[in-house]
Amino acid sequence: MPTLPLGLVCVATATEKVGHDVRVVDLLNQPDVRMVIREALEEFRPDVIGISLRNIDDQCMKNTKFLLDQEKGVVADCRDFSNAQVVVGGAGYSICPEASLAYVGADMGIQGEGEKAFPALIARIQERAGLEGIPGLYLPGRGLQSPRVFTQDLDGIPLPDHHLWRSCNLNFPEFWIPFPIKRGCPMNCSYCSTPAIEGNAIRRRSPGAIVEGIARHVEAGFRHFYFTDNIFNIPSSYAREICRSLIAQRLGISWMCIIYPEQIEEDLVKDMASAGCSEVSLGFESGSERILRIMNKRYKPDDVRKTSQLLVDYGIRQTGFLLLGGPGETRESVEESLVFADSLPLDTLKVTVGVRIYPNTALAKRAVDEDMITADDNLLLPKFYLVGGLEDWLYETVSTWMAKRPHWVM
Ligand code: B12
Repeated sequence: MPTLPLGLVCVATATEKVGHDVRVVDLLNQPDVRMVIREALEEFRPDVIGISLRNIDDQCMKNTKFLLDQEKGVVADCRDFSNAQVVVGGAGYSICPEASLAYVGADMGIQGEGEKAFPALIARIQERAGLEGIPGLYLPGRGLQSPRVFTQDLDGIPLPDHHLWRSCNLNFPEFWIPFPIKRGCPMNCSYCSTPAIEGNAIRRRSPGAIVEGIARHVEAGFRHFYFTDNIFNIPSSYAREICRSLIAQRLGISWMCIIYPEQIEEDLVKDMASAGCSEVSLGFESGSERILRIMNKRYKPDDVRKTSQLLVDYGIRQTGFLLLGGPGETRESVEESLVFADSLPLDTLKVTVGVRIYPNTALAKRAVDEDMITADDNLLLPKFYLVGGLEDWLYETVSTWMAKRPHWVM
């Protein structure tokens, strides 16, 4: 799925709302990035440039694509055509804030959500005042300047403004507009980077505000949405409220989301379908109860099976995910997962081999204990956990299974 720069548009919307002139430049799929940057900077002449570092890498163990060299190039291009301060932020940035700031050579970085911090920073730059107290601000070589703040009242920060999507590369036939609902994930999966990006306490917007934001997009002609929450269905009472508000408004939209296969009741799946949910990502990751426990998952294979069947019953398409080769994995548990995935009514299955190690996770600690990485590795350059001796066998085995299953991808 081609992605739009949602985080950047959220920050741009908030910056525009406090009265600044803003220009969004989407560098994805641009044949000549330097030229696009040059034209934008010479025409707009910004005082501050914000760059979203969404991805550090593609998270694939084989032929890993490390993406920060492109982003370093973008910072250098900005410096060639402008004297503005260059500030970086974004999901990828927030995972390794100090190391990625040093790597790309920007003037500053903001870890975590930027809707309040970025306009606050601009105000200080404008007033030529000190930078103390800006939440989540990093300076090169000087580290974190002030603790980050997780906004509790999400309704107090604006939803992305649809007019800014017009400056993005929307020339795909059926575009799924990314749309955020809540923030934070309390699940604490052993390998996940989300706590570093949005914290582990759930923060919600009111369903009314969500539906209003979507309705504004619908008026502007958008009909397909990707709800970007890590987990749409938790808490399920809130997910149902969102669905019921969407049903009541009859917006005629279709949407996708990511779900966690724990205690999904039939009523929720039914409401999701009635509200326009056409497809979900079902990230069950393993079919082995033992491996699920090691990953700190709260569900069992039976919960996954029940969820998968409910989705079929209500006509919602599903993409399953397997994450193989992590701690405790054996040939037997891999085979158990493949047999399990094969027995589910999935439309697509995505198989990942090797687990990207992110800082401050249980997986990183284990990798240090097992001498896979050193304790001082900042993990900006991608490192993967893969149980010793499994690698060749895993790729071969998954490839063999895939050969007869065209709906599986690795
Ligand atoms: C939804 C999602 C997807 C969806 C995207 C759907 C869509 N249409 O957008 C799908 C499933 C398609 C997807 C694909 C991929 N994803 Co993804 N995705 C996410 C997820 C769960 C949410 C991202 C999101 O939109 N959040 C909502 C927005 C509002 O938040 P935000 O982007 O973080 O922006 C906020 C702040 O970061 C900050 N900010 C952002 N930009 C800026 C700029 C400045 C200047 C400032 C100050 C602040 C700032 O303020 C924003 C507003 O609060 C994140 C995990 C996470 N919790 O973040 C992973 C995540 C971003 N994805 C990740 C990856 C790796 C990928 C893929 C490469 C996977 C793959 N191998 O295919 C692809 C790449 C796609 C692409 N072309 O970029 C990784 C990136 C880490 C890394 N190693 O680089 C993440 C972090 C998940 C993880 N495993 O850790 N993804």
